Amino acid sequence: MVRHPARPPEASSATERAAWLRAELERANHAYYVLDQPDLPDAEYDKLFRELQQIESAHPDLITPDSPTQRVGGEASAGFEPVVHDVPMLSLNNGFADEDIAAFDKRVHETLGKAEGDQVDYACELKFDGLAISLRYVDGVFVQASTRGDGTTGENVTENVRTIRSLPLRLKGKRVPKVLDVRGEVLMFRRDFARMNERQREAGQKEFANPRNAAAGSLRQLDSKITAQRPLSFFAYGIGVLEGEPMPATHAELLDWYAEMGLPVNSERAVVKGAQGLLEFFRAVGEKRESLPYDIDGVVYKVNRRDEQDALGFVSRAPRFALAHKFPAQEALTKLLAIDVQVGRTGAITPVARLEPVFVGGATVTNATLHNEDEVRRKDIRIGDTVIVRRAGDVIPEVVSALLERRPEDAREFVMPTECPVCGSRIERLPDEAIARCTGGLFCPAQRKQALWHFAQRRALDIDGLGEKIIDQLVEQNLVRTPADLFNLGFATLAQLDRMADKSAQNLLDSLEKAKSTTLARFIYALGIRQVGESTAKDLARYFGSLDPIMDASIEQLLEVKDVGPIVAESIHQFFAEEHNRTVIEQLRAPGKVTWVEGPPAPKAPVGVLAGKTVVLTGTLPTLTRDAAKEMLEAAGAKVAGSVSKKTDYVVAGADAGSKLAKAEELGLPVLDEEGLHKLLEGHST
Ligand code: 1X8
Repeated sequence: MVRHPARPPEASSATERAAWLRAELERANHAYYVLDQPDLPDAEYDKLFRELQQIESAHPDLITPDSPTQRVGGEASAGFEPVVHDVPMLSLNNGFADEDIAAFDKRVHETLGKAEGDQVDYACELKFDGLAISLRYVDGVFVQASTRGDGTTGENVTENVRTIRSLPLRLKGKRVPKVLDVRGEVLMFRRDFARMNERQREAGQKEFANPRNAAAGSLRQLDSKITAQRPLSFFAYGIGVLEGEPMPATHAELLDWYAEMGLPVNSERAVVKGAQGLLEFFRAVGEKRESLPYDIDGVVYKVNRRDEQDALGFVSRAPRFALAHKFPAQEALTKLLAIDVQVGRTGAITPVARLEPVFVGGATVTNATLHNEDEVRRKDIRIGDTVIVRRAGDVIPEVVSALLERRPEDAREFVMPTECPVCGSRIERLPDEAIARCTGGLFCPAQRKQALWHFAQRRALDIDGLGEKIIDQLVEQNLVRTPADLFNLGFATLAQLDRMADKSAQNLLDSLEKAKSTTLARFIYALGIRQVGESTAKDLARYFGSLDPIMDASIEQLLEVKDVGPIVAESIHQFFAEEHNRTVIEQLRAPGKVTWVEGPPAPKAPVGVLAGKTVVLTGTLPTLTRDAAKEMLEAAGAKVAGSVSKKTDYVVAGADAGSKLAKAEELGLPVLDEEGLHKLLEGHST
């Protein structure tokens, strides 16, 4: 690692500050481009980069030839041949706020000398969070692919890119140019990423942190046979060299032409007018963002007409005719002030980071989860560290990592408390569990409050008006100890609570009355049994039909239920073995309290040629997807399990089958390929 001062000399001289910034930016560059292990959020990198640019423009004598401002990107890693781009691969200027966009449109409009009412046409596209790449086609044949590198020189990744299925190796149509450089992005769809990580995990190999890193790691594989197994995708959005065909008059026409030649072009694109049109496109994409099957970090605007693009030209490293409108940063740096622990509904103790407030992903974050004790150790996060915080979509903010080079000398390690901070009960961590738990059960007010909150949830008993603030008071004033106590509350008790008007008290009583009539599935879910979510609750209700047989079911009987494995079965069994849980249930279903309609149990024995058989799927089958194979097996009456055990009847293994196959062989179980699976489904046993 590059040596540099451990802490940023904030208040030092411009010379020292510039030197520190250069070292820090270079180090981050190397981690990002060469190691594929980014350790500085983009927003922080941009901030430091801009600061260095400012210092250098105020003191031009401080500019050094090796300053990161004098070049863009990283360096070629050993193992790939360098490729000099005939037309440089530029970067984009960024905008964040609406004003940045208005300023961009104003500058373009002015520079083009347009009349007042004559708005500029812009081509709008998505900004993919992948890796930029240049593809060369000669006489329509794919001959070379290179990474962006520093924009001038990239790396030859032809053999790896050749494995990308969606990429045409020969262009089609009547208008195929003599030479063409297609610019675009290599990325991995979220679903492909999840599947690939699952396979990596099964094979005991390294998992990737996000789709971008997975795409980067796959593209830089020295063995293209490995790349071929990685589900990479590509979208075309730009052009370098073009010979033998005229340049299309607009960007939109260029993309249409690409699509005509068989190149993948993303369909989320539009041509709009003026700043207003740009902002509307941005909002519309923002609303779709979470539902897109791949990650994007913003949108890109380009002046649509080619002659206007040419008139605008370039500034140092970026075109003046384009702008990236980025979503608010999803990662930011801040200081970790303290680590507290929080008690969950089932007593799980979660370490929570208390942070110096930081604006990230569109909101101010002061707390972030650290998941569990082992995670804190694994990530080596200490109190006093500068940490990267991530907040994506609606998920709880999390601490990603600590910047070791900024660790102060007095940074302290986290120590898991031995007693619950809420009720003082012992904290226990079982030998093979990652989670430590408060042993106070419903004696612990923290657990009691959350159990009540869960009970009242819309998908549980749906008690409208029983919010967090009310629950807090009910528990703190010892008015409610278990969910059953809720149904004994009277008007006077409710009306004396803080922030509770007579009207709200009556509404809550009405909600409680309404909640008494429910379904078995909701009731089971509402009990808050560990491992039992809404869908397992439904399966249990369907299978058993009524509550008593569930309460008395053996582990073996519970295992008969669809999707119930050993861990879930054990948890259900344990829950009903607790005397106080049975007491609460009796109170809840006492006359005049909660009721539901009980039904007949589902037919016990599944029908089909594989009735009663347990099958495990592993690896990738040549033609069937995992879901398809699972569906076929279940239709034949088989249970598809997630792990191999003595109880497994068959293992169906495809390519890259890992530890499950090894285990099957160790246990001497029958292992089938896809053909064997079809035979089995036809009723031939092996
Ligand atoms: C980078 C990207 C561009 C586009 C989409 N995603 C990117 N990451 C696009 O034009 N739709 S353009 C670009 C660049 O010029 N550096």
